[in-house]
Amino acid sequence: MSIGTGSRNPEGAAAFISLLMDISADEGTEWRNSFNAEQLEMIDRDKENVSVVFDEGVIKDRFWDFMNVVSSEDPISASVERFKPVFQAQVDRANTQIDMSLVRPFAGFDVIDFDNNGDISLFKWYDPEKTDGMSFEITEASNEAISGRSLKLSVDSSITGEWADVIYTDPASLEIPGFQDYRIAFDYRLLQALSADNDSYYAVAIKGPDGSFGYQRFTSNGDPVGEVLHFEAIISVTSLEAADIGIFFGAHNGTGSVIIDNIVIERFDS
Ligand SMILES: [Ca+2]
Repeated sequence: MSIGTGSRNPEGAAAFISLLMDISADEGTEWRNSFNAEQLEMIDRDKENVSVVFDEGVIKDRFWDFMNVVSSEDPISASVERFKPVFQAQVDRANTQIDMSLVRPFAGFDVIDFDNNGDISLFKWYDPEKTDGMSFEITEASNEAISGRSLKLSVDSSITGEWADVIYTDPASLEIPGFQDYRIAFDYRLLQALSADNDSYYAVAIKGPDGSFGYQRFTSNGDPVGEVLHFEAIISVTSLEAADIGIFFGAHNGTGSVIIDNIVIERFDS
């Protein structure tokens, strides 16, 4: 009676309605003395058949409009007729299939190469309150840059402490909608071994104030210094609500610089 077209759990809805009706039937009976026989018949029919629809359903807003008429007009058949089209319209609207999808598509983004596409202005501090011991800049130096201009990221763990959360892409410039998989790829070059510590590494993630996804190291101790290397990962953004997230770069327990270039982000469909 109040289970909408396309309900994903009609049996559960029916059980819930039945439960509500049992609760409704437990009310006292003194109130009945103020109604005549026809009104009581109408009210009883309502309680058996439509009260749950009124109380918990799509036409809740009109419940008291209707009940005031039922309890004050005599005869009530005319007023019932008057409300019929109003309620029918609301039931019809509730039964209309609507698109419940809240996943926004990823608009796509060109390869961030710091030459023709993407600039350092695409990045911002991950935490503007915590930047001591970190820096990011564009480098064109021939012994540093990978191709043309590149991003240079430096950390000093004697100042940053264990974790250096450095930068991420500005969500206002590169929106990464939630609840989809992304392929992240980029070239990088270590300018120094990050440290002799086994647990020193640079890390990448899709990360923002409200969520962190796919956090993983892209360098490890012993990686060759000075060579251009490639990293690639599939990162699932598993929250629909994740807001203000971007491609994040940081480091753990290390001092040194890394060059990053040719960053690709694209939707990954397995
Ligand atoms: Ca470049």
